[in-house]
Amino acid sequence: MSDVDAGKQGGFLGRLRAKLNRPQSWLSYDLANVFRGREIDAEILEELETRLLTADVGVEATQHILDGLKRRVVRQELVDVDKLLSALRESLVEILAPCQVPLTIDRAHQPFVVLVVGVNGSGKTTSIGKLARRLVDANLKVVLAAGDTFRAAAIEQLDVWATRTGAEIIAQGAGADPGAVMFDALQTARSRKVDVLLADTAGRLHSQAHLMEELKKIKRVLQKGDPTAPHEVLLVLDATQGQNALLQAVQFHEAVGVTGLVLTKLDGTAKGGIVIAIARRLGLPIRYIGIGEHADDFGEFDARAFASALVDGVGHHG
Ligand SMILES: Nc1nc2c(ncn2[C@@H]2O[C@H](COP(=O)(O)OP(=O)(O)OP(=O)(O)O)[C@@H](O)[C@H]2O)c(=O)[nH]1
Ligand SMILES: [Mg+2]
Repeated sequence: MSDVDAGKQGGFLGRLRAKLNRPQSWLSYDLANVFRGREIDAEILEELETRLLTADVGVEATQHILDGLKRRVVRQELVDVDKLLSALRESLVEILAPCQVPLTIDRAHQPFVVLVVGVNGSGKTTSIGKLARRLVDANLKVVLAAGDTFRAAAIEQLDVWATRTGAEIIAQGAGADPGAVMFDALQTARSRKVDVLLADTAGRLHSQAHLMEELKKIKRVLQKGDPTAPHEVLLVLDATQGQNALLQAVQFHEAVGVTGLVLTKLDGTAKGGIVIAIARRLGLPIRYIGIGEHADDFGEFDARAFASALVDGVGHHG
């Protein structure tokens, strides 16, 4: 990591701490004060269980975490609340770490094709803009493909991000066939020696069978242009949707084979625990997280930083 990147990353982590579960960590809030000086007992563990469930960590992951903590309480390894919170942090890191797999752009593919999918309003187009900014900053030549042809506004929104980031955009009119747009985009990107093609798609629900078929068709069309494409199927999930986001992940994965996740809107939600439920259930790479609407409210997923931001909130810097 260059010094510049390290500086940016530090800034991002600072904002992650500040924005996640504002103003206090929902997991540890006042726990130390309320239970100060007490040995870890059933009442404290029950309070922690309630908080994990409230934060949408989910029943399965919560049980797993508590079972581990209880075993350590029995062995008298967790004598006070601070030790309990450290153990909780470690337990979260253990669940999240396998999902800390950054997206690497394989330069053998020209272009490297990223197909971006998800339900309506999850943050697909915004995440494409933010990702374009990162890639352009890394000196890659980026093209945005306007595969959401349902609304003229969708194409305009992508165009704004193209202008803002210095990426190119390839679009046809509203109502065009998204498959045709993708095919054209891939051919054009190849002829212009573009490094990365970011393909936007319209939001859709798993229950809308014809729209899921359309997504599969977009994939097939890309494969006609390049049998190895898409090189990444990025599912964008709105973290404020809690358990619903988990359900979407399962369903999109079944339908189109997701290879990476973006979790958005982690600012302003008390449901950040859904990230743990998703990690435990699916184990898919979490490529990026979004913590706001601006281009730099976006960063690579870091398991330890995330666990620490969840458990400790803003106050703690250990
Ligand atoms: N607070 C916050 N808002 C976000 C984040 N990511 C996206 N948004 C906002 O969420 C709204 C929807 O984002 P879009 O990028 O348009 O979502 P989309 O998935 O492309 O939506 P459709 O194309 O309609 O399916 C916009 O107002 C974004 O600014 C985030 O990480 N945090
Ligand atoms: Mg969109």
